[in-house]
Amino acid sequence: MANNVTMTQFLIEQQREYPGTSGTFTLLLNDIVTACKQISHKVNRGNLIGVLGSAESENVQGEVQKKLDIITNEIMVDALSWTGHLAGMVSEEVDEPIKIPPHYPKGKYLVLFDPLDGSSNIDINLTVGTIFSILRAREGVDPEPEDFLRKGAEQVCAGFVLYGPSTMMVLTTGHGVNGFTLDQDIGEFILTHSNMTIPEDTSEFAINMSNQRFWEEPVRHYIDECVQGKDGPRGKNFNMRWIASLVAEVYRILTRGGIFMYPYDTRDPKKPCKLRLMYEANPVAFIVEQAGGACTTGRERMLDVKPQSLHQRVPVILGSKNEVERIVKYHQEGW
Ligand code: FDP
Repeated sequence: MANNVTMTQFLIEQQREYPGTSGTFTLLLNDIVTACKQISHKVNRGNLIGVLGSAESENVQGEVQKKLDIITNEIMVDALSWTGHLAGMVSEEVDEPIKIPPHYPKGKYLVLFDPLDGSSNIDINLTVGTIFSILRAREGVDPEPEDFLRKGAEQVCAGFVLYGPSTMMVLTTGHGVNGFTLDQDIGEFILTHSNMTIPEDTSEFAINMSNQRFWEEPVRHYIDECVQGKDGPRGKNFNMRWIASLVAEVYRILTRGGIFMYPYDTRDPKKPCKLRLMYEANPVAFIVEQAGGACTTGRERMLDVKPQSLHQRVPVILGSKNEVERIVKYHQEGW
């Protein structure tokens, strides 16, 4: 490809266009990129380097950890601790906020991340990813848990990396959404997908149908209508996809539209939702909105949800705007 624009070049040019963005921020993104390249390498080598399979431990969510959940968490923490760009971190894999060691300087940003999303797919060689959200920190202090508990609308940047047939990074700093593909030969992310936009309409939905009997009525009603296809009230056929990997589903929706739902359900009263607000729902909501789509809990815009705890779970409905709005309407009408 002629005139390759690397991610660093793209970020510096964006910085010139929107002068509020600092050089530190570009450096922080480069730190994340470095970590994700290392993760990409490990995921790609798989069993050749013995990183697949379960570790004999559980994370804070009570989920059995894969070896790669632990390895990727360490890669992120090691790559981000020493740089002086961060005041603290939150990881899906760690209960409390991760402090910057006292011998390193503290920076003006906070990062929240899921180091390996969709990790139940890792052993079957399907796409997994890293998701991250960046917030501004209070300067000069060790952040308290409350410093992280901010609405998604306050994010300064959100992104995810897909480890699939290609390794890709999808990024927003609040000025649209851009996709970069890792050129393994030169080790650089190259801009390959400018201004990604989600079509407003779709006839493709993604939901784990095996949970159908546990859904609330608005979601059940919406899916009932879709599966009736041409003969039902929607008057068109719908297609279904379920990869069971949030990053892969969101990437598909950014590419060709669609709707994704992991709604509230009554399977386990202690875990009425599956996805986590701070490092899954919020970053993807920011990206999806910036690409012209919508993201909601069904009752509230995702980016307006006031977080109560670091590892809080939320219902997630996202994708093509007109379909998301239809489901919100079904919630309002009390279906
Ligand atoms: P995983 O547990 O494998 O990390 O983050 C949770 C998540 O994957 C999402 O990536 C994915 O969309 C969802 O869970 C899949 O859930 P089910 O196994 O219930 O289908």
